[in-house]
Amino acid sequence: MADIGIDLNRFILEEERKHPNATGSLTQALMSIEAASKIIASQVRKAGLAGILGKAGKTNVQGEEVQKLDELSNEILIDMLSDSGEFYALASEELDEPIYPEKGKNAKYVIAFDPLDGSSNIDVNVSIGTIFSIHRRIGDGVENFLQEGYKQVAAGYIIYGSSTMFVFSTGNGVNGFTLDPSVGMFLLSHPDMKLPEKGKIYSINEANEKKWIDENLKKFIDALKDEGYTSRYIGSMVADVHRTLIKGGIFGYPADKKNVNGKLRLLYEASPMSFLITQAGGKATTGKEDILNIKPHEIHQRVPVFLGSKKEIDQLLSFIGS
Ligand code: AHM
Ligand code: MG
Repeated sequence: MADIGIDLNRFILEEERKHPNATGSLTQALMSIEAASKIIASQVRKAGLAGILGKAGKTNVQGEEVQKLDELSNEILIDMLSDSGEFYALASEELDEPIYPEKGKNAKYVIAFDPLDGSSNIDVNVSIGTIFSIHRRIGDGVENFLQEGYKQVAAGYIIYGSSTMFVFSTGNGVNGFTLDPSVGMFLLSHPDMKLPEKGKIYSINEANEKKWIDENLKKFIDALKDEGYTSRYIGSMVADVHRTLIKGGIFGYPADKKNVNGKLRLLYEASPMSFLITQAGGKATTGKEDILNIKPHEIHQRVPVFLGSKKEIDQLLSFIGS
């Protein structure tokens, strides 16, 4: 296990050294995300001051209102990741279609990201985050993004919370780094993160209960209540998943009558978070299948999501699984 306090750049370089055939491309790719996330973090910290809060008066591809910090984060990521030359294509929650950067013509990787997830929480100073998912390039077009989640080369998130953290996996466990703002470095604070086998928290928007399509879901939540579970729901997936990764339990966004395929997006929300949770010893399911086994059919596809400790996911499947 790496030493607590090691800087993220050194950690990534040391991981690369373990693979004698590595070209350094993934290292550079991850470092470009890290650099972008530091700039986004500084903008998020200044948001209340800089007058960049509030809505931009536009809607994004999902028909939701886009807020200014979302746009800014999207631009920062597009500029810096394109400029790295390490990505053949970029897909973002904020873009209808992927971008193919000129500098990445010969690059090996593609990336899908949600530049600033939890946007309803920006105005109220609650944790928000960036989520990313990296796959190998397999072709020339959109097929690059339509690969199963288990094929991810790396996935992670940056949470802009009471501190900023960079949590990621390259398929070799999950490590969390905390930004030391005084030196501008992410330092290893949470090595080899593992979910407890069982938690004490369920995290779901219970206000939607009457709209849930599967009535057995309510029975499952009632069973957790009878077992003494408590409820936490922030409404920022990054924050709710971060807590689940540390404390265990279950996070879910099920299908309901309004969102018949669930609300969360497969490529840049469900799949990277499922990769991390699975790498940390937990499980991720739609209720019908393992999220990492889904072959996407479109970039902005939505899926029902349940992630968490083994005990809670197995119990959920005993109620709703088919
Ligand atoms: P966003 O990408 O527009 O921010 O929406 C995704 C967010 C997730 O962070 C969160 O889990 C979910 O929406 C909360 O939705 P709801 O407010 O319906 O509970
Ligand atoms: Mg989002």
